[in-house]
Amino acid sequence: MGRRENKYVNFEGRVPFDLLFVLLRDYKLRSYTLNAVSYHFLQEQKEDVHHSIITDLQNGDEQTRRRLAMYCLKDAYLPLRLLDKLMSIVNFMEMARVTGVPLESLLTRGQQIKVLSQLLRAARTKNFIMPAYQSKASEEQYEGATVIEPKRGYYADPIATLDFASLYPSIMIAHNLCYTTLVQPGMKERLGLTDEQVERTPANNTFVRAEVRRGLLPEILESLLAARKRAKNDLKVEKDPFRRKVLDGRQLALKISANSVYGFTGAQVGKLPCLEISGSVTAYGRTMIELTKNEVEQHYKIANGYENDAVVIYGDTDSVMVNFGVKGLERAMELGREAADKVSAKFVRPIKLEFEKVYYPYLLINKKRYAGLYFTRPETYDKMDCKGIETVRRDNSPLVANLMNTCLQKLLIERDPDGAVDYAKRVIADLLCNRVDISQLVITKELAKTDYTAKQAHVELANKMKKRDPGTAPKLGDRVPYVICAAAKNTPAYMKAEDPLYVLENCVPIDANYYLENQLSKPLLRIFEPLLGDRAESILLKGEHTRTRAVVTSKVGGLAGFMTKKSSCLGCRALMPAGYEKAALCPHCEPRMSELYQREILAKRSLEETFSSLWTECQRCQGSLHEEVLCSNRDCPIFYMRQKIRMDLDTQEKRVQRFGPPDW
Ligand code: TTP
Ligand code: MN
Ligand code: MN
Repeated sequence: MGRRENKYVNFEGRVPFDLLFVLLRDYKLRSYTLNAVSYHFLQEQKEDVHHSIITDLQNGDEQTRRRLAMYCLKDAYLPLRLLDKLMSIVNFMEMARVTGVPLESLLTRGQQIKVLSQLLRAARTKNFIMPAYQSKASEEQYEGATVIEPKRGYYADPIATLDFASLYPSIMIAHNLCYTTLVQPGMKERLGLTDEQVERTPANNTFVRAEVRRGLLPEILESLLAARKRAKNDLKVEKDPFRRKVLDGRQLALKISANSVYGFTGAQVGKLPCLEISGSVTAYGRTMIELTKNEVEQHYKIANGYENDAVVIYGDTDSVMVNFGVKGLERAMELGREAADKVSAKFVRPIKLEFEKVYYPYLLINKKRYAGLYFTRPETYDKMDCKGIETVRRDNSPLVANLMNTCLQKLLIERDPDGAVDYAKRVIADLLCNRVDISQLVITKELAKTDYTAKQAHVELANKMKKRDPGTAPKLGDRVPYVICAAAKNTPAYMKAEDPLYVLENCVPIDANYYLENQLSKPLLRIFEPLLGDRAESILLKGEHTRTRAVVTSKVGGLAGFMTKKSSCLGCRALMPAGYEKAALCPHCEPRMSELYQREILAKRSLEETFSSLWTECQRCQGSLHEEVLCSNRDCPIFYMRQKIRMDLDTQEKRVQRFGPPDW
């Protein structure tokens, strides 16, 4: 399955249903460990007990064995809870029934088998036999869908979106497109078909009309669309937000299955390609989007008594984004509904243009890249909708996703472009001054295979870690977490990756520039360019806020050798004069001994408090306030915070000790 290798085990009399496959298929997550997934969906975690301590727990006493048993139980219990919460069994069972594909094949096979299975089922009822086709790569091409050139910008006014309902399936139904209805050259004459009995598509192919013979594909599609409609109706009455998401996933899965019927006919290396069908579908689609755009722009004009001349600012495949030039959300929705009905009337059943939503405001960056506040009712927005923007890409650090998210929130929800710019500048300044928490900087990549020709950061790091400790180093298939560290000039990036834990323990300095230039700058400029134009780069990446930078010091690596260990006064930080190297304070600060000692003690106490609150949080998470925290879950930000604070405490303890034992 892609780069993943699976082993199949036959269970006689059982149907295996692997939740991991469900998650990999249907959910885009940063991590797929049971821990991370449980936290994401159930807000519950198991402790990650590192395998290296399992033996000790087992060999310990009844208490440690009890703990081990608890983890094992939780390992079994969490997947069951997840199956239930995600409604996986119910939804996959429905898919199995609708498509005739066995439950486990739904998890191990692709979309093609669903179409094939339905095709065979429909063919059988009509006494058709499906031709055996030897698939081969082919040069033959057909034209795809239209993307209307975007009029880029930040739109503060409402933008109405109209989109065809199940466009490709409806085209195939409306025009009776199928293998069994295709009229090949010469066939029309041979069969004595009249002009009224056939239809010529915009791609210049001919099909018989449904009155002559109804196609199998339209029949299959109607049943899939009916199932989607049922799912959409269930969605309409559901109130619980999480169940709504699941039901939406269900209707989406049925939608994709319906769209795969078109994909099946266009897949050259497939079971039964027929480019006359797929090419006709896209050709109809292109004429329809063109007609829709013209119709809207021709009708909604000042000349026809409307507030403004409507402009289609963007559109993709089967949708148009219309700027009616009105201020009110409600009015934009009204015009959108009216326009959708008006255009729908021009087409054959079941083709239907729908008013889908209003974006208000709308940030149009480029083709397939935009963000907007998504309204289906005038009262409140449904969500913030982002397409093609780095908010969830797992290869990026959380810093990027969080910064992008907050900036978009400020732009779209708070409608505060200045606030968004200020926020971005502040985060950049924090990054350059080393004030960003390390958990924000962790990048993860899957270790897929080790024979990459080009050197890659996570692969190099995995090798380095194997040399340090083969037992804990990442293995094939693991996601490798790393941060990019500062190094001598011209060191290639793949050499600069380091294990976050190692970085914490050894105070390795972070390469802030890398994060600014290779992670933050591109996505940031992209969202701010529609607002700031050419000035975006100089405002965001070159301003006053980038002048102050953290001094890079390290205990390890190339820079460590240059550091000499000279002690300085804990009061004024001045270098200690001869004879005072071991003392806490220089002669000048000595009179303030009591005050300065108090200060160090207070700092220590505050670190201890932070540590204990993190510790309690972890104990709560493991479900026991009486036991030691063993968790080593690398997906959890608290894990890194705990390590960091432990080190800070260590340093602080040493400072306190320099005052010597109390002399009272
Ligand atoms: P969409 O408008 O996303 O899908 P839709 O029109 O089928 O369904 P909806 O009612 O939700 O609007 O995409 C338009 C067409 O693009 C779709 O009819 C077929 C094609 N398409 C695919 O071929 N595969 C896909 O995965 C998607 C999403 C679309
Ligand atoms: Mn559509
Ligand atoms: Mn669409």
